[in-house]
Formats: sequence, C-alpha cells, structure tokens
Amino acid sequence: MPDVDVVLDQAGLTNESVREFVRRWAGITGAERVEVVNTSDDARLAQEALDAGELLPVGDGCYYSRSYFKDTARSEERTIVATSDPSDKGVYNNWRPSSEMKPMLEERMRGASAGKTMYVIPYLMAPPGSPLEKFAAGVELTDSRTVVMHMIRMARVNVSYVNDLADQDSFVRAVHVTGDLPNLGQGTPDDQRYFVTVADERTILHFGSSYGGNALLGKIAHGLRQGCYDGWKNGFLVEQFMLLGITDRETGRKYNVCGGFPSASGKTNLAMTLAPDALGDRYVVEFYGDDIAWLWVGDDGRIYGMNPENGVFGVAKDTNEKTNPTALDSIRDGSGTIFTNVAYNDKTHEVWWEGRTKTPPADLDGWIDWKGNRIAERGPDQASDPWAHPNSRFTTNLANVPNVAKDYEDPQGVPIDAIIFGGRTSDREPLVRAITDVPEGVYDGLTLGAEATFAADGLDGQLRYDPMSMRPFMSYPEGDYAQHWLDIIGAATTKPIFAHVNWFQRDPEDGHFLWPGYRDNLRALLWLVALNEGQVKGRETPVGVVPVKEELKLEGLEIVPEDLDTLLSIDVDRWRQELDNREVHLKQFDRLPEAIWVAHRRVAEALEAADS
Ligand code: GTP
Ligand code: SPV
Ligand code: MN
Repeated sequence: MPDVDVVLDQAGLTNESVREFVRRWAGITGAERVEVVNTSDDARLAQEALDAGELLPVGDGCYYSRSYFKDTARSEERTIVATSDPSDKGVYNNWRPSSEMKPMLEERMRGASAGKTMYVIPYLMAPPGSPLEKFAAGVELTDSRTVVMHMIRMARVNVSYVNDLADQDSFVRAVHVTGDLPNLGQGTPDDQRYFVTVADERTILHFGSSYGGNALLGKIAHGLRQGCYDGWKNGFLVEQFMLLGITDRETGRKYNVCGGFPSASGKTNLAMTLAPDALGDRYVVEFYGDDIAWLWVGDDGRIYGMNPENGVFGVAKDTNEKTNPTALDSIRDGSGTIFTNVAYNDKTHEVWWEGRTKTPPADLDGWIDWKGNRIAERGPDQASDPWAHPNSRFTTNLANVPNVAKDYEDPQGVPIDAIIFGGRTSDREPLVRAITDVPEGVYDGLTLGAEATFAADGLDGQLRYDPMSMRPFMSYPEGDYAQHWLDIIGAATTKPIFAHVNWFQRDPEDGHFLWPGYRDNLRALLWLVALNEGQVKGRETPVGVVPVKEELKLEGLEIVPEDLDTLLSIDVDRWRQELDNREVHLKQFDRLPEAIWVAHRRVAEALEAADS
C-alpha cells in the first residue's frame, strides 16, 4: 500500500475531503502507486505511454491508441443512475437503489488495480469563474494512463480546482477502474461491467472499460449525467448540445445557437462549420462547444449557455477536407491529438479512417486495421471489414480548433438566441421547421425521433425516440425533466426560438441523402436567424414554420430541385402516423406536464385539419 499522504503532500493537494477520498479508494482498489496529475504532466505521461507501447506516435506530436476490441463505445445497458429515492426512477435512466449498487461496485473494484498506478485527476467542467463553477469540480481516480491523457485534453486539470473550493466537500467523486478487459463478458448475460452514477451522492463508479464516455468521467458521467441531476435540483439545464455563434459581418450582429442531436449525428460537424464558399466571407461561425452545454437564466432574463468541456472527442469517420476542414486543422501535426481505433501505419506513422479519402491508401505497406491486423495479410473473409472502427475518434484540445470563439473561456457564457433539435431521420422531417411557442418547442425536443448510431454498442440504425438527445444521459424522470425545461425557459424574459432540423432525409428509392449536409447546413440556420429577425416569413404548417425556397440562400448549392422540394414539404399522412407514435411514447412518462399534452393535441388537431 503506497503512502498516499506523502504523495498528496508532494503534489500540494491540500483539500482534506479529496485526500480522504483518495486514501479510501487507494485502499479498495489495491493500487501499487498513487500519482496526482496536472495538465503540465502531459509531455512526461506521453513519453511514458510511448515507452510502454500504450500509445504509438502519429506524425509529429500526435498519438495513436487502440482500445480492447470489445470496448469501443458506450454501453447503455450497463449504465445506471442510482439514488436513494425510488421516485427518481425514469423510463431511460436504468434507476437502481444506491444501497444495492454501491456495495456491488466496491466489490468489483476491490483489488482490481493491483500492480497499477492510481492516477488522481482534479478537474473542472466549466470555464473558471463560471456562475455554475460550484457544480463543476471533480476528482477522477483512474488506473489508466491513456484515460489521464484524454482527460487532460477534454477537461481543465489542476490541483488548484479542488484546493481552492469554497466548500471543500463539493466535488464529484469519480472512480474509474478498467478491470480485466478480456474477462468481463462484454455483451453476454454474464457481463461484469457497470457504469454507475450515484447522483444524489455526486459519486461516479465506472468499472470495466477504458473507452470514451465509459472512462472519461468528467465528460459524460459528470458533464452530462451528474450535471443533469444537479441542474434539476439547482435550477439550470445540462444537455447533450453543441453551441455555436454566427456573425453576420454586414450587420455586425451575432446569433448564438445551441442544440441537441443524438450521439454521432452531427454536433461536432455543425459547431466546426465553415460557411459555404459561395456565400463569401459574410458569415462567420464560431465554435463554443460540440457535445455538452450547461444553460441558465442570466440576470438580464436571457438564457445563457457555456461548454463545460475543454476539448473535442470527435467521430473520425467521414472527416475530410470537404466535409470538415476545420476538424482536420484541429488534429494537425503538433496538436497533441490522440487518435483511437482508426487505422495506423507503423512505418509512416500516418492514420486513416473510412471517408478520410475516397479510397483507402493504395500502398498497403505498414497499414494495420483498428484491431491490429495487418491489412496486407487480411484474409478474403476480412477484406470488406472497415479499416477503422465506425466509432473511432480523435481527441484534441479546444485551443486547437481554428474557429474556436475568442471568448470561449468567458465565464459569463453567451446569450442563446435559438435552440435546435435534429437527428438521423430518413423521412418525414423537413430540412428545418421553426417553433416559437415554448411548450411546443419543449414538446418537439421530447419527441425527437432518430436512428441510433455506432456511438453506443449494438444500437446502430435502430429508430427510437431520444428526448432532446439526452436518452443515454437522462438522470431523472422524463416528466420532471419536461417540467424543469418549462420552468427554466419560462423564467427567461427573452425567449429563444426553437427549431427542428434534419440533414439526413434520404431518397426512398436509391437511399441518397437529399440534402448535401455539412457546410451547407449553415443555410438552414441562416434562414432561422432571418425568420427570428422578421426578414422572412416562411410558410405556416401544422408542425411549425418551414422556409419557402426563395427565402433560402441557395448560391452555389448543388441539389436536385425535386429533392429540395421534398425537403421543404410536409407529408401530412406520414405526420399523422407519427403523432400516434408520439402519444404512445409520451404516455410512458410519469408526471408529464399538461402543457406538453396541450402542445401535442394542438399539433395533432392541426394535422387532422390539414389537406393531405
Ligand atoms: P457525438 O460526439 O457522438 O455526440 O457525435 P456528434 O453529434 O458530434 O456527431 P459528429 O458531428 O461527430 O458526426 C457524426 C457522423 O455524422 C460523422 O461521421 C459525420 O461525418 C456525419 N455527419 C455530420 N454532419 C453530417 C451531415 O450534415 N450530413 C451527413 N450525411 N453526415 C453528417
Ligand atoms: C457520445 O456518445 O455521445 C459521445 C462520445 O459524445 S462518448 O464520450 O463516448 O460518450
Ligand atoms: Mn455526445
């Protein structure tokens, strides 16, 4: 057993509550060493990881990491929210009593870090000085050096964040133990993994993975799941939202838009958007956040938003010069980016993923797929296997993102003008429909239906409702969540406009995407801004206001005219069916506010009255 106090003294970690937490878990996990990390330790840790073969070099100053092949995405089934109050049970939060889960996790973690180092990561999920700072401090204990390096990129990491706490006890206690990955029965009835947020104790216990949201506990478990619960109890909103600013350089006005799209459905890409070349340099998009936003009502009565993260954990697939040049710039040589589960060339130290270029590198020499197989030696049965895992990702710091807003660290956040929802919906949902009524906007978010993606194990392509894109992160009951939204937005004296967008409608015959997507998505947002400014009127439909063609900035857009017509039309019959499904969906939720039902009935009646 290491002498924890000596280590903590040397690291200058003075917070006695944190010290007690570290001592306790060092004892339980049986770690051989304890080490406190600050951001300034990154270069040393990287060198150790390279020496140990945990990371491989990429280009100049970037890294490659491979996770265990059964550990490549979040597991929704194994993720649990535990509290001591059974009325916290919702439809999606897999609620269990904390009295049952805590001993179970302690049991699994006991001795499970034997022989390893337990790293102590004190972090802050907020720009320092934020009005929500007191909900943002945490300490992650992890037995994985790769996880430490990810956390240094994704969060603000320094002992000062816990030493300086006004209430020394108010930090999230997050414990991550990797476990014996080849022997955890992932995906079988004997699955040993558990990812538990004990929300009413602000404690996170994750066992059995070293990947992404399962292991970087500041990000998903604290930044979303715990944050969502804290926000409910303390009057703010925590959402899986991107956050961007659009400046019109002709008028000098800036509009801030945030919004939810389910995992791997376009948040990072939207926040990194460059205006289409044909629109010139009039519009500039600034990046605030790509995965999480915390929202509150400011003193001036507007809704404010901030990104609690300090980095991007972005999907690699289909990232290229055309779709997302900003992302490529963010992961350039010297950026310190960590690439995970992409394909790697051990001779040239290059990386590749599907969609990086139209076809894979022709010269197979040195190329290894994400599982570690040499491409040149793969048998005929593996020939069509992807080189990179579909959920392979890059991890880079916000400071590397070329369009990051100048004021991205401003603790006051930015005022929100619009809240949008979207997802992978292959039919029915038009390009954009705007909603000005608040309960109807909240209703629209609650009935977000989309195809699930490879970001969660075993769900790719499954059509399902994903309220406000929070289904995997929802930590309290959905009816209460809806009421909380109505309360927060209701308390704002200046209301944001709502909208639903869809970049993923497909041709039913040949399956092509009707909308070119990516940089062209800005055109839909510019229309929304113009509508909010009263410059365009759009067309009223039962499900919101949609653009008429002439109102969209179409310069340089490559699209078949019939496809654009489809994207701007409402299939009334299909929508009537959808309303029946929504009714079933909403009926699952206890305590759903009457205002949501009123909005639902109003839309349903308008659809009944419409011509089909
Ligand atoms: P998480 O990090 O999992 O929460 O995902 P995200 O919502 O940030 O998704 P991201 O922007 O990383 O996109 C996921 C995938 O969708 C990538 O493969 C993108 O290339 C693809 N994608 C993003 N935007 C568009 C679009 O407008 N059209 C099409 N066809 N694909 C898109
Ligand atoms: C998501 O799945 O929505 C992510 C990636 O943002 S992970 O951090 O793995 O949850
Ligand atoms: Mn996400």
